Amino acid sequence: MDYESVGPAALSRCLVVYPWTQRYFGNFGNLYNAAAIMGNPMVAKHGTTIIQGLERGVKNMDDIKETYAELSVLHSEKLRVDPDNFKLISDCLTIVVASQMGKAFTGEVQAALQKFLALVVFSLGRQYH
Ligand code: ZNH
Repeated sequence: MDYESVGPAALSRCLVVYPWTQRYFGNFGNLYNAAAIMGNPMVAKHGTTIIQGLERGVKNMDDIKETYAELSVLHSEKLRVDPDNFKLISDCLTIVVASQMGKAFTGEVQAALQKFLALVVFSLGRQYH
């Protein structure tokens, strides 16, 4: 799997499929159409940031909630990202991983991935009130 490309591909897909998510990236320049989004270097860079954020979760599997406490506060209080969007990006991540893995993306792999992502989505949403 082309691990490096998963974050950028998932974030671009999220911005294309759910265009209202673009509102948080007003400083990212041209998001005019799918081609512009896919080729936008700031989108790619932020996709990598998201993957690095997920890596921290993988490395702290026994304490995911605590790992994301600070990021949850940031997304809630400073960035004001609607927490519904965490589910949207996690669906895009699943689809990108599935398309890259092809037949190797078995039900067991999907189950493990979605269990992990659901925990991340839950943890990122925890500091919202
Ligand atoms: Zn986010 C940022 C992670 C989702 C929006 N993020 C961020 C960061 C990180 C993250 C790590 C960085 C921080 C600092 O700097 O400190 N995210 C993440 C994750 C996830 C996410 C892990 C899931 C999975 N986000 C998201 C979504 C959205 C967002 C869905 C929307 C739609 N973020 C955001 C923003 C920001 C961030 C806007 C800021 C950016 C800039 O650069 O400015």
